[in-house]
Amino acid sequence: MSEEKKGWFSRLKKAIIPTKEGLIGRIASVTIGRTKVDEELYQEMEDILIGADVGVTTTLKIIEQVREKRPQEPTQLKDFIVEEISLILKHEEGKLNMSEESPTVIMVVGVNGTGKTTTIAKLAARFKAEGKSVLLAAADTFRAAAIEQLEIWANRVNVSLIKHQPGADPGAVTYDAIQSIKARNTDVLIVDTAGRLHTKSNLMNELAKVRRVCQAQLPGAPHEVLLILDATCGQNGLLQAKQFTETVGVTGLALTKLDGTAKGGIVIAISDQLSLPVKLIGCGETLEDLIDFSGADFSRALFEEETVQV
Ligand SMILES: Nc1nc2c(ncn2[C@@H]2O[C@H](COP(=O)(O)OP(=O)(O)O)[C@@H](O)[C@H]2O)c(=O)[nH]1
Ligand SMILES: [Mg+2]
Repeated sequence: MSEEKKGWFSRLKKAIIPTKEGLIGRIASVTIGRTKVDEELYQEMEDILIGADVGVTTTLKIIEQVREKRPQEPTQLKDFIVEEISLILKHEEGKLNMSEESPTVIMVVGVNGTGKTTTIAKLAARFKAEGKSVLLAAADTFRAAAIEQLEIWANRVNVSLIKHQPGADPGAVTYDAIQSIKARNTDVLIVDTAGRLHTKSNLMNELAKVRRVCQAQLPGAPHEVLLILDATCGQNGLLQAKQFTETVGVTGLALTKLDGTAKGGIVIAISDQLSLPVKLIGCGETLEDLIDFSGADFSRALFEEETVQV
């Protein structure tokens, strides 16, 4: 494992300690002292999975698969559950769509407070460290504070920013930003967007327009429409994903605040229920706290024995 990978793997492991205790720790602990696999034990397992935000649908699916294997011993039941979860996570692999020949445009969408602006700052810092030129577009024009916040991050990370006045048309901000990256051959444009307007349909129309402006001004853009979901919001995230996907064609998910929840089981629910790939994980408030998502690594971090506290 490279030093860099070791670094973020330990970051991931640290972020999911509460989830690991709430999920794997509890699954292990209910099997202690039990001698047989009965309905009561199945029920307890279900409750633990649902309690960790794996979601009812995915939980029932996991338990059904496990039942078919007819575990005889409680520890075997535990192992089968771990196996099923690993299977669900295995195929998820996070990689942002980057354009080879033209500037890459990443449009970031999501409900207010989920972590859009913070994730944009983290991404900008990462691209910058890779030697890429970055432009941020403040297309969340709904609140003056949103523009200011993005500007603070742009200064801190030392990347350029395009902004208009508060209340300006987000489509116009996006238009200017695309003209700028084409003129300067900037490597990456990241577009911040609003998360709440007076009505939901208003917001969705606005986002659809931002997307159309990208498409019209640069063939292939936006290369990524990244939906930010707050891991502490649980199953609500699944609904948000469906809604945003219908209107703005989400291409990937970033799950933030994994460090602030014991309910990281939401990753399992998302991997199982949505056909959208989880690409990034936010695990803290600093610029370094952004990890490329890999289901295989996630399940390894979750199931590696040494830090499970029973
Ligand atoms: N602990 C933690 N906090 C985060 C993470 N990502 C964002 N936040 C915090 O969540 C709050 C809202 O973030 P912000 O980027 O402003 O959300 P936005 O409204 O979607 O743009 C801020 O206080 C961030 O510091 C994360 O991965 N972990
Ligand atoms: Mg914001």
